[in-house]
Amino acid sequence: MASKVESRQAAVLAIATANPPNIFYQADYPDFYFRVTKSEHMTQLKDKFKRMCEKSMIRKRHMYLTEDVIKENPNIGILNAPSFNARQEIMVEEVPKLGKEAALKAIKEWGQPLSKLTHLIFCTSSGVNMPSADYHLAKIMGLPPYVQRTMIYQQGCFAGATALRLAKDIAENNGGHTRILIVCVELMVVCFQAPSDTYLDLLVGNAIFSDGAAAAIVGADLDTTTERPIFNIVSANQTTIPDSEDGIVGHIREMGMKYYLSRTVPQVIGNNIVQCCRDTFTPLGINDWNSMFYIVHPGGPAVLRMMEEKLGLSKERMRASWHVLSEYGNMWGPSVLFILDEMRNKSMEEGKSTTGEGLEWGVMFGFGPGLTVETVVLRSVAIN
Ligand code: WCA
Repeated sequence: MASKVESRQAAVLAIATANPPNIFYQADYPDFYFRVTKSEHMTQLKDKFKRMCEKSMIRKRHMYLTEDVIKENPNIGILNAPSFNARQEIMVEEVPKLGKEAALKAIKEWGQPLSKLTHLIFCTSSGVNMPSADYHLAKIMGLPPYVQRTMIYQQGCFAGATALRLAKDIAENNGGHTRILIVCVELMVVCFQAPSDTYLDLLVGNAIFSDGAAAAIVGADLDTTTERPIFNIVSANQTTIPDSEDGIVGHIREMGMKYYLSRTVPQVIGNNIVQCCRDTFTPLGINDWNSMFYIVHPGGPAVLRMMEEKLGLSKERMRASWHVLSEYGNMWGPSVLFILDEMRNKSMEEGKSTTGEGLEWGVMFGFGPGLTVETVVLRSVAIN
């Protein structure tokens, strides 16, 4: 009976990532940003932006948006200029394309034919369309028409964890053959804006946001002759922090995504995280927070520092989350899957005993508008 229950539990069977080829080094970004937005005269604001970039703990980011793209679509580089049509045209085309790149790599790792996929979950906050981005991805990948598609639009940064929660439910309740492809893509074409000295949220976003795509395959009842789990998905929960809806806000407007990031976001998350851990892990008999591995949405250095402080974590517990922040920036939804990939890769490279840095239990935290917290409990797998 126990092994039956174990085998019904969903697991992540493959993980992959992709980024646009254009790399922006953070040290050079203030010059690029103020030049392409013709804002060089705002010298004090540029100095402030430089300080934000220096403090961001980001080394490089990848973005589709280059100087050439802005020259072809000049309104994207002008503050508040109507530019949604131009942004949409890019995103409708490029979001499924980048998603396909990550998805094909995940399918290669899984090693099974496309015909064995039964479900697709696609998440993005970068543009909206009908038929939606999941349809376009299925079309360019040549997914079979019986694949059951679910589109998750406009959930912001917590969407990667939401997709895992949904995939777990689908895998465990639809028969052993169920295999779900998750694809999560973001392009900052949606929200890039010229700087403004009266709207500093834009400076924060332009200092930390970036593009990325991640894919994963999830299933239960594995065929152990051909499939191997990477992480077991033990449980998944979403919670909304009361009275915090003004913390992260994004409105679709003619200028693109008009967003607001309150200075209180890291503190509000910090004030709630210990209770969240207690609610989730006390029933499992876990109360030593340093005994677990962590996949934390890299909202910014202030968010990661707050996690370390409130949970009393040692530096190594948050290594994978800091690494993804440093090498890719805050890619919104895909970020947590990048961290999951980084964690199992590094664990293997360093000869750790499990995919979770040698530890058994772990947690993924997705944060975003609401404020919403997604909590996914993971159990690592032994590395032979
Ligand atoms: C500030 C601020 C501030 C510091 N405002 N000035 C949204 C919409 C969508 O549609 C979809 C998705 C999203 C959002 C998705 C998310 O992931 S939200 C994640 C939430 N992240 C944040 O809210 C950013 C958290 N902030 C930070 O990580 C850091 O504060 C920051 C990288 C911005 C700066 O680093 P620091 O805190 O270590 O350094 P400082 O010295 O405290 O701040 C540097 C400068 O930035 C200061 O200005 P100055 O002139 O004194 O040097 C700060 O006042 C300024 N600053 N936060 C406006 N929220």
